[in-house]
Amino acid sequence: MGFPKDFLWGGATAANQCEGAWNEDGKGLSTVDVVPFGEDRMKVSRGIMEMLECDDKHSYPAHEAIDFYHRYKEDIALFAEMGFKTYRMSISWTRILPNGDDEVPNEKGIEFYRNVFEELKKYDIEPLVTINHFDTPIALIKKYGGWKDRKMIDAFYHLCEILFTEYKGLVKYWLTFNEINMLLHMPFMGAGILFKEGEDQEQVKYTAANHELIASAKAVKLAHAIDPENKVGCMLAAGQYYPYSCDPKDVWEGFNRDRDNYFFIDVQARGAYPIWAFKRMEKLGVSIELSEEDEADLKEGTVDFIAFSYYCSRCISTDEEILKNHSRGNAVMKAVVNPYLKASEWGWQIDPLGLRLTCNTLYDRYEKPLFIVENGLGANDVVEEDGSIHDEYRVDYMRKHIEVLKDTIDEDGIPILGYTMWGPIDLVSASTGEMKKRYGFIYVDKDNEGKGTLNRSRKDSFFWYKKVIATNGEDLD
Ligand code: BGP
Repeated sequence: MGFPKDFLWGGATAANQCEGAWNEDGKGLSTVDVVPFGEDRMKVSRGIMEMLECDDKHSYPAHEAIDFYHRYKEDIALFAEMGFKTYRMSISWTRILPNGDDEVPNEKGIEFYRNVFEELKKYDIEPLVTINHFDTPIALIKKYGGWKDRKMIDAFYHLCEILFTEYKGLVKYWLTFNEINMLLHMPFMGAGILFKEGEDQEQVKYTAANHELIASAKAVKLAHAIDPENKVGCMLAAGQYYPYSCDPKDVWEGFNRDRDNYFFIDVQARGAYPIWAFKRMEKLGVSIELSEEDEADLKEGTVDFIAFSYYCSRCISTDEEILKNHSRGNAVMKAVVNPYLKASEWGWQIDPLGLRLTCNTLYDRYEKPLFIVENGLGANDVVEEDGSIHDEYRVDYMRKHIEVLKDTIDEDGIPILGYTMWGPIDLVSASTGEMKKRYGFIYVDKDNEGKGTLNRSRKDSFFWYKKVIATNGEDLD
C-alpha cells in the first residue's frame, strides 16, 4: 500500500508572492501589488484602509518578490532536480488582462505563462494552476467595487475563457479561487472589497461570496466544455476547530466556526447552498440574489476534487477567561492556544494528526478526491558560514505530516491526488509580507528590507524531499 503510483508530489506558489515584475511587459495593477509591508498590511487586506495605488511611505514586497518572472527556468530546474511531479502556481489576472476586462489579452502575459508551462513540460511536471490567488485587478475595483458587483462574474468568465483556450493541452488541473473562505476574513485580499463608511459589511461580504461561487461554478462548466480532460477543484483554507473543553457550548461554537468555512465548499462540491447557510444569512440580515440560472450554474458546475491548505488546527472556547489566551498565529481566523500543541516561531500550532482529521471530515462530507495543495513550516533559517542551511525543523514538520497522510491513505482509504507543500522556494509571506518567514527547500538570498542577491541555494530539506519523492513517500528518514 502507501502512496499511489501516480501520486502528485510537488510544491505550491502564488504569482504575486514569487514573480515580481509587477509593472513589466504591460501588466496592470492588482490588489496584491498595493498591499504593503508593515503594520498597515492587515488593515489593507481587511478592506478597512484604502490603498488603491502605491505611495512613497510604504514598501511593497510583491513588486520584486523573488523575481521568478525572470528566473523561472532556474527555479523549475531546481524543482525538477527534486523530482517534482507537479507544480502549483497561480496566474496574475492583470498580466493577462491589465484592466481586468480588456477584450484582447496582453500577448506578453499569455506568452510568459506559456513559456512556464512549456518549461514544466520539459521535465514532465504537471502544472496545477490557481486562476485567482488573492488577486483582483485594481481597475475593476475602481469600476465595480470588486466582487460585490455581479459584473465581476462576467469579467472572470472572460479571463477563464482565455486561459482554458490558450493553454488547452498544457494545463489539466485548475483551481478557481485560492482559500475562498478567506474572503470573510480578508475581504480586500479575497475579493477586492474596500468598505465604505456605514456600509453593511456582512451584506457586502456575502454578496461577494455569492458572486465568487457562481463564477467558480461557471468556470468549472466552461473548463469541462472546452476540454473534457480538465479537472477543476475548489480550494479551502482548512484546519478544524477543536472545542477547548467538552462543554457542549464549546463544541457547538467549534462546529459553527467550521461551518463558516464549509459554507463555501458545500456549494462548490454539492452544487447548492445548504439550508443552514440561508438561515445563517437570514440571521445576519443578509440577502443574496440567486436566479434560476444561477442555481442551475451552481448545480452543473460542481468541482472534480477538493483542494485545501492545511497548516494547523484551531481551538475555540466560549469562556471569556480562556478567550484571553489568544493564539498569536491565528490573527486572521481567531483561535485560542491549544495546550497540547507546540507552535511555530510565528505561533501557528503544529498538529499533524489534525491533517488526518481534516481529510476524513472533508471526504465524509463530499466524497470527492482530495488534494493537499499547501502545507509547510514558516521559519527563520540560519545560513552557516559555508552557505549550508540545516533546517531539520522543517523536515521534522513535513515528515510528521506526510506520515499522517500515509495513514490516511492506508488506514482510512481516502483518495488523495497529491501533495504540494507550500513555498518550495522561499517567497514573500502572504500574511506578513516578510521574506524572513521562509518555507522553502530552496533558499533565496533576500531579507525583509529587500536586500540580497536573490541567489538560490539548496537547504538540507531539499535533499530530504528529493528522497521522499524518489521513494514515493516510503523513506521519510
Ligand atoms: C495561505 C496562502 C498562501 C501562503 C500561505 C502561508 O493562506 O494561500 O498564499 O502564503 O498561506 O501563509 P504566510 O505566507 O502568511 O505564512
